[in-house]
Amino acid sequence: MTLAKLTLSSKNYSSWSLRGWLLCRLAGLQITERRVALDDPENRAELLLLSPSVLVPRLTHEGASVWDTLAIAEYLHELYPQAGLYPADRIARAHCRSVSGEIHSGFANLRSALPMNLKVRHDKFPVFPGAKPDIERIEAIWAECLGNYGGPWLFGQKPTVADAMFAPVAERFLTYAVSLSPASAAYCRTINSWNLMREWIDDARREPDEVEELDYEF
Ligand SMILES: N[C@@H](CCC(=O)N[C@@H](CS)C(=O)NCC(=O)O)C(=O)O
Repeated sequence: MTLAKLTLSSKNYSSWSLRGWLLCRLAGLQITERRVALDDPENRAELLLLSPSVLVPRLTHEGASVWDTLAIAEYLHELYPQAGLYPADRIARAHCRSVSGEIHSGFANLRSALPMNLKVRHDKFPVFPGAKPDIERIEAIWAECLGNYGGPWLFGQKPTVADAMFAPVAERFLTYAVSLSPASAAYCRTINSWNLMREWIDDARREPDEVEELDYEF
């Protein structure tokens, strides 16, 4: 497969970078990674030229520049339909697109209350009450998917776009020891032991320092 470049930021804090990276790896796309510090003005200026949103992840591949994780998912699915990024069944595929869209566009309270931080574990973290409806909705999505398709992934036997999109959420639940149903807790363990997730977490652990001002932005 052709080499592509994925621009991303911190592996410890950037949930969107994680999603984009998982999608590329699920598709079997060989990538070189370019990590940028988003608070560096030179990086921002360069990113602006390539990705008008100045956001990461951004994929460049054979003349195409794709930013936004769902656009990356659709681009990869179009290129590599055999990779099974979405379920083969039309109705399951519609469901997969819907829950992926829902996590992509919502859950602002959860994001700000429980920022992704793969290096730490908090046993008694006070969860902001405003995030509770988000947590309940996520558990309902997971229960429906795991019940309908039999697990251990959201759409059955193989990870799909939906698992890439929800992986940072599962990691947040583990980081902050959020109390969950047994089925949700088992799904978090599935994500955490995913070989791709282990590879990403190993890289995150090797990142040199904690970046305080990012703690509440991701
Ligand atoms: N909806 C976008 C969100 C991307 C996003 O918010 N990325 C963050 C990094 S996790 C970013 O680039 N922020 C720019 C900044 O912090 O300056 C996507 O799906 O890719």
